[in-house]
Amino acid sequence: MVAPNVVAATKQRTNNTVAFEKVYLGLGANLNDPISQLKQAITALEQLGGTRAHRCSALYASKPMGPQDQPDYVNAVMELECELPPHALLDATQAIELKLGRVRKEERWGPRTLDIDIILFGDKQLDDERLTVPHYGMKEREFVLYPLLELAPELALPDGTSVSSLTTNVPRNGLEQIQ
Ligand code: PH2
Ligand code: MG
Ligand code: MG
Repeated sequence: MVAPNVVAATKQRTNNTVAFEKVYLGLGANLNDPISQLKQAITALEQLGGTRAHRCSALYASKPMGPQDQPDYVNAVMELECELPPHALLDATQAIELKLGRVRKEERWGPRTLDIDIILFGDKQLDDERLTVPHYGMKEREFVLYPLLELAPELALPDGTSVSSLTTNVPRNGLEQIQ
């Protein structure tokens, strides 16, 4: 007979190897050559251990949400499969932000070299001091919803709301595909 602790360890390992979750990340930048920032972020995310099957939306130009005295943004959404726990993915995305030169400032919604937000993490619903998933602002942001729908037109939120239904209340506000 196999000792119970051995069975538990084996199960854990099996779970770890199959537990890839589908994750959507929002990418945004409006300083220091934003297109290049996003492309470097995409490359870094494609090389991130514990993730696979990356797909990225087109890059979109968008009007700034928040203070208007800042440059337009470039935004995109990336889909990937992830076996890291959510907070480990957050650590990794913050490390990429810092490596690509982000300086954290006080101003809310102010300009930034690179922002990587976890939009959806499988069907998980999380809310703690570091991470809220689904992303708290996703339902109102054209620069998240339209790139997301480009990748996954049939996508639904954990509560069953279809993402396409959310665009009824969210006009494109000048959002345009640039490459
Ligand atoms: N991000 C912000 C503030 N405002 N506006 C646009 N268009 N796109 C963004 O990604 C964005 C923003 C802070 O995260
Ligand atoms: Mg953001
Ligand atoms: Mg952010």
